[in-house]
Amino acid sequence: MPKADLVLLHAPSVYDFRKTSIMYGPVSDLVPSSPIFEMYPLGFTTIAEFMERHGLRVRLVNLAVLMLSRRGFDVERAIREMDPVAFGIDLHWAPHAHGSIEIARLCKKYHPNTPVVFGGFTASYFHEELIGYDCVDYVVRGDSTEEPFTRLMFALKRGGSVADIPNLTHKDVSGAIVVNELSWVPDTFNHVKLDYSYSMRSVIRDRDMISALPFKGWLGYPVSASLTCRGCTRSCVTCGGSAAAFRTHYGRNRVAFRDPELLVADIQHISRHIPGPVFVLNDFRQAGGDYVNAFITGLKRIDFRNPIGFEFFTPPSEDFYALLDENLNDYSVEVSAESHDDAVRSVFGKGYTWEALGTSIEQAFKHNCKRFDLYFMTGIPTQTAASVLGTVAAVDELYSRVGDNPQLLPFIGPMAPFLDPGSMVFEDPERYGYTLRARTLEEHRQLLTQPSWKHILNYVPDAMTVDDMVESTYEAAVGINRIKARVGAIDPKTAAATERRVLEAQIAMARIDDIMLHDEPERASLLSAYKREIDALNESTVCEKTELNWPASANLGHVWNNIRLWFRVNLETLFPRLAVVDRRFMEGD
Ligand code: B12
Ligand code: SF4
Repeated sequence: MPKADLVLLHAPSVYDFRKTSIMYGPVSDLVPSSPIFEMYPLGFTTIAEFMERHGLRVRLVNLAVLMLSRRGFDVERAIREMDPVAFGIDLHWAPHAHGSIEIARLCKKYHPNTPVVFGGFTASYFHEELIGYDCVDYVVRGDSTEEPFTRLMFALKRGGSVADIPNLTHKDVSGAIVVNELSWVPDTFNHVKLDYSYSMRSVIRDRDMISALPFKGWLGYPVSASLTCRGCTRSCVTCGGSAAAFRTHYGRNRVAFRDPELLVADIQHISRHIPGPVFVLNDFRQAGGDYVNAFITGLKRIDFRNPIGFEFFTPPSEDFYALLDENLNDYSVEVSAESHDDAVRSVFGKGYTWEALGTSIEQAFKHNCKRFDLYFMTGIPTQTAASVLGTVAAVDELYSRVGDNPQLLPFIGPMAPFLDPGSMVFEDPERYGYTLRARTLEEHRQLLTQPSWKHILNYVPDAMTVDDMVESTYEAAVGINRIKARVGAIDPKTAAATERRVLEAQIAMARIDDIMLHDEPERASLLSAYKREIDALNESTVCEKTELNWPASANLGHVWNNIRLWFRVNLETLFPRLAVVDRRFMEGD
């Protein structure tokens, strides 16, 4: 296998989760990952593609997926056998605070002279604390690091200066922290490829499928994500990716949109090679009417037939659904209402009414929406346990409104494990009534190894206790599960299994509380003896994971296109001159 200049490593949330007994709870039930959070940031693929386009060789290794899928996978050995110019590790999501630093320590243990580079939202937020760890040499800050990271890689390869590389936090020869200006914040999102071409090429070139998988079950459910922008126009108070958080911590004053033609081209490329549904993240209506028309009619132009799902921040209008219906073959919608309670939703920062949402859902089905996923969250400012349970009754009424249509799929889960660093509530918890249990990166690292999700939470909500939050989340999940079974949105067997798991999870939480009353070392030994049962309860608690899945279909076109790609990549590997390289950063080679 050719030597890589950069190895990008994605760590599990907690290292080594295979040895610790932690009841993670339903923290990841509403995303495709397990509680190990094995999904790497999409940015790994854009960084890798950008660097390869400019003459560097990049290898992506999803250690979290490898550890999950191969029981005996030896992380230390895998790292010891790598020999790149630099390691890159993402600390995008705060729940990786533990695993990412431990993986960096292993990189340094076996390769003390190889630079370790960090990046992502959480790394950017905690950059000055993070660079203080011995195992971290550089942090590339911000939401668009392809260019500054590539400049850093060329400087590392050639031994050049890093003094004028934007967005970089580093240490000088005396060990003093140097913070370069956060000035690389592109106005558009057009400088990258988001069509999975890097991932497809690397799988063929490196003969290694598992290392590049975005999450454990991806081969059985090959969903792809498309991103319409970097940044957000809204300012939900608990969100670390809000307009306010971007402005304050990532240097972004306006949203960078991806040109709709490029977005259509990304989706066309994906659909030729990957049989699963495409999920378009970050409500594209933020970009305005012309953008919406160009994007949706563009999908019609390429005769896009795969199932496609859209995330919308507010309930769409009837005209909008009519546009989707006219141009698309199979579309689904996802809205996070957070609560049925208008007052709670308004404090959260989403200012529409439950009534307006109900009307929008009716209109969606009138215009042939295949499936409407509706998300609720617990732990929001002012939300009480009674309000959480009130969501169940509201969901029941909503179903009556749409004639018990099983294409409506509600889900509820906790805001966990953490309040987002950089969000308005994290910056000013007292104002929103929260009490923070952790502020620094190190405090978050420590929390992650606590024995259950109620101990791991980095906050105490204002209007209920943590115990109330845990209990009401589980109870509301059971309530919603029963309603979904009643209307036929899930089959009775799945519903019964979910209810049983929730009950077992409640018992396990109580047992862990009892164990916590013991002192060490007895506590550790009791927890360790309980590991097998805990692990069995760590996935699909509040709903069955497959309930999140949209339909997928492979056809002969996919097979043929992948065979063509296989030949092309192998030819380029044998004859590198065939690959197109932009030599902009390579001057001086
Ligand atoms: C899309 C999205 C998702 C997608 C992820 C798609 C993906 N694989 O990236 C899904 C829906 C799966 C998801 C899941 C989760 N998400 Co999310 N998500 C978002 C969202 C809406 C957009 C992110 C985005 O625009 N990314 C694009 C850019 C910014 O990132 P990027 O291209 O991937 O990476 C660039 C930089 O970050 C950096 N970078 C990243 N890694 C590295 C590594 C190195 C070495 C370097 C140098 C640079 C670098 O460079 C990249 C290229 O320029 C944001 C909200 C927002 N408006 O930002 C929340 C957000 C990022 N998610 C968040 C959270 C909490 C989660 C979950 C933990 C929620 C949960 N409990 O389940 C999970 C984690 C899943 C996992 N890892 O397994 C928080 C993070 C807060 C924090 N600081 O921790 C955010 C900010 C808001 C929110 N609450 O949803 N999410
Ligand atoms: S929760 Fe969604 S809509 Fe609200 S600020 Fe975050 S990314 Fe934007």
